[in-house]
Amino acid sequence: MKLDSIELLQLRMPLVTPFTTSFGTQTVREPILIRVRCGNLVGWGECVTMAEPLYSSEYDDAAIDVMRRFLAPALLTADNVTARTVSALLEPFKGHRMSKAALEMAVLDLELRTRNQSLADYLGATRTSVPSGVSVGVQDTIDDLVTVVGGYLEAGYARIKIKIRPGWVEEPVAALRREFGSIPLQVDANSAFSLADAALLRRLDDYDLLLIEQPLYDDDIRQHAALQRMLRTPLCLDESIVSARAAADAIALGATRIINIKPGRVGGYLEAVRIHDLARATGVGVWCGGMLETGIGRAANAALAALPGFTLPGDISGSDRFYRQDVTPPVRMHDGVVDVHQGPGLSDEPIPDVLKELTFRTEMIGG
Ligand code: NPG
Repeated sequence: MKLDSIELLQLRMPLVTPFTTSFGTQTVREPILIRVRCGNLVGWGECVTMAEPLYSSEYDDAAIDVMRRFLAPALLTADNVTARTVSALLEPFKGHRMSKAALEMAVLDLELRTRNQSLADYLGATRTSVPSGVSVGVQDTIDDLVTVVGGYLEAGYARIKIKIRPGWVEEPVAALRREFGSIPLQVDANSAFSLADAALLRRLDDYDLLLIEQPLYDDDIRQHAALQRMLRTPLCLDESIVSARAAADAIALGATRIINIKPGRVGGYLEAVRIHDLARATGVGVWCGGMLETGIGRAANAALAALPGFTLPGDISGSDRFYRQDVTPPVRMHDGVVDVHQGPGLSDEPIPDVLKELTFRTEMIGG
């Protein structure tokens, strides 16, 4: 198809509670939504960059700039744009995977709506609901952590992930084991440690964690392999895995036994499926990560997580874990699961009034 226009809409969405990771505290999320048009057909995508380049080198203003100046024009001038051709059309531009993923999402959404097909069906999902895990930020005190985690367990979440950083490692894990016994528990360091911390991280072997996520710097693949040889607990890579090629290297080097798949980080849902297929073929477990998505990305992630190789619960919580008001009808967690969207496209469409209220910046390209 030939696209008529690509519109970028940036929303301001306050978080229900501040979210603290090893790289800082977020109190608001400003997601960039993509609206593509072809005739009277519309497709929606979501860019998962943050305001600052702290998780990776990508950030909101850079995403808007690269989409406006390079990526959107490349799609608008192409004669035949389909979800399968987007990544090849954008390949000449280096990096910017989150922006590329967002555009591919919007084209895929439009295509699936035209065909009246759900993302789950298109990707080959084998489940109609997926276990819902929750990611818990660093808290001020251990008591606060126990209270917050207790609340999520009470609500029915199937797995708890806590953020760790220097000074917040063994004590919080020990407290949760003491308080809640053998709950499914994992930790995420967001690259906050170095190999010199191996002894500290090895202490976590006593707590029967599902995994330790991204302890070292994102390009320390060989060092992750060295660390894995010192630990019983499986290592899981997130930031390091930016493509199926990177995944193949990390698996071959023994740097990861589990992969956190985030479609934004790897350039889109189609590349995410390639990583899933590779991991499945090599006996590596995968789960679907989250980037505080709105209902658009959240529903799409649930469809991806319904593929057979997703063996661990993902960071796919209900909308209300982060937002009082989602831009789509809320994604709900019930009985420890999130239901997979069965309607056409990636998700429910944004609610027009809510979209209008939350949007503070728009940019029309083409059209
Ligand atoms: O449930 O959407 C969610 C959040 C899961 O902890 C989560 N995400 O490092 O995985 C991460 C972290 C993150 C969020 C990283 C936003 C960067 C931006």
